[in-house]
Amino acid sequence: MTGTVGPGRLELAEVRRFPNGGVRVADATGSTLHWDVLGLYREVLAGLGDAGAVAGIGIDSWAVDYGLLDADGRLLGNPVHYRDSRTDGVAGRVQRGLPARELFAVTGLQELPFNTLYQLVAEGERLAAAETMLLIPDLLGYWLTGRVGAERTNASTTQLYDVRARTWAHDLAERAGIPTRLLPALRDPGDRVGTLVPDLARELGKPELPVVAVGSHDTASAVVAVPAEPSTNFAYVSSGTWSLVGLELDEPELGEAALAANFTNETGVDGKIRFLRNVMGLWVLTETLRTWAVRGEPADLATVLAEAADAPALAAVVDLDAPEFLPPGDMPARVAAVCRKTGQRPPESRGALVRCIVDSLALAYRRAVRQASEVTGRPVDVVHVVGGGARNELLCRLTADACGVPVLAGPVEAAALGNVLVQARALGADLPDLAAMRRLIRETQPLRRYEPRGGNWAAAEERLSGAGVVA
Ligand code: LRH
Repeated sequence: MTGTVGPGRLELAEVRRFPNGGVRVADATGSTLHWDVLGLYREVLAGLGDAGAVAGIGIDSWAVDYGLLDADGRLLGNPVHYRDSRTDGVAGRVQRGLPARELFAVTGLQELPFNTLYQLVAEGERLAAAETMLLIPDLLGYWLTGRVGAERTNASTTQLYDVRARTWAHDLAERAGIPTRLLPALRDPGDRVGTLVPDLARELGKPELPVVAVGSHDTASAVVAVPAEPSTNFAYVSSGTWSLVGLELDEPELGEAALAANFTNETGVDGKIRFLRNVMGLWVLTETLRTWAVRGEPADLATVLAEAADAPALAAVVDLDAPEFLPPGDMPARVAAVCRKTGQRPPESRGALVRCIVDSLALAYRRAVRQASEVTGRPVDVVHVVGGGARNELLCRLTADACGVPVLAGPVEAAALGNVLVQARALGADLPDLAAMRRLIRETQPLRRYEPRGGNWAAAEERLSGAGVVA
């Protein structure tokens, strides 16, 4: 994406779009799900070529995953996808020496099986050959500039970052058996990463082009672009492959209730805290579409969403946060199995299945918004939905109904907008703080409002656990 920023002006243009996904390859463990990180980098270079004259480059991506470099700065193996099963059982093993309570007290992070800490432990002997760990945006930035570093918002998702001290948690790393040499110096959104290495600068004809650190965790950039009025009590849903549901805080919330509700305290741009929980998100829907396509019965997203809108409401609901929805696979079968387990009739048509997923997603948003509010004691008067999910009318409408407050949907390209705004500020634009950036979003981006209409959400919530089902 290229962005243009000026007084009263904020525009994005899509320059190049390419698919990204796991690549499963056989090995002695059976198989491993990797990312094609060199393919991604090739597309980044092609995109930079297509972009024409720009003032800077900022990179954001999904969190937690990384590449390992050897002492010569060469990539050691192909980065592994966080949905790979190599981390199965690792968290439990680590927590025998490092109790979950202690991990949370230092890092403020929610327990997810794929936190970088657990992935690094799963590397085992391979870590001996590694000199540096670079999270995906830092790895791409390293290839562009030759400079290593760890951008702070993404570092905060590793479970190796001390959220109060704002440093790497070296002590925790050592106790987990992770060499601290792997953790490079931290950098902040707005810092200059470097300029293009000479070969690239020549090839692309961009000699002094800076790479600027942004909120390199996509969710951090997306939250920058939440168009909240400064005076409102807002929750946000950054709705894409994952749905990240929560509040923006000034200080981490590290109490018992936050731990019990499995909320995270990720670091945001300008030192904010993203107090949120990962909800499984539109992943379950896209995997459903993929399953149908693989079977030779492809479905069009708009068509199945229209069928879902006409299907009966809350006929069946599932807990999308259940671990069985994390790995790639046959989601229709998994949804049906959970319905049976919880005493509900599995959806019988495509429209009903998609309705079940979207209802369940709205229900998960309701639960996370309520818990965030209860744990922090802060009311929520409006829910901002940003990211791809903001263009899903059914989801936004049901989210307003489930949460019982208005939903403001948009912008769709929140992460790209947050990325561009932070870069623009670093390069001299008059955007002193988050409030100024959000004002510019409100002034320039189309937003849509959904009023809550009610519904039997509390009763549906009880069906999630299958309480009262006789086996
Ligand atoms: C969303 C996201 C999320 C992480 C997950 C791995 O893209 O970055 O915030 O938890 O991917």
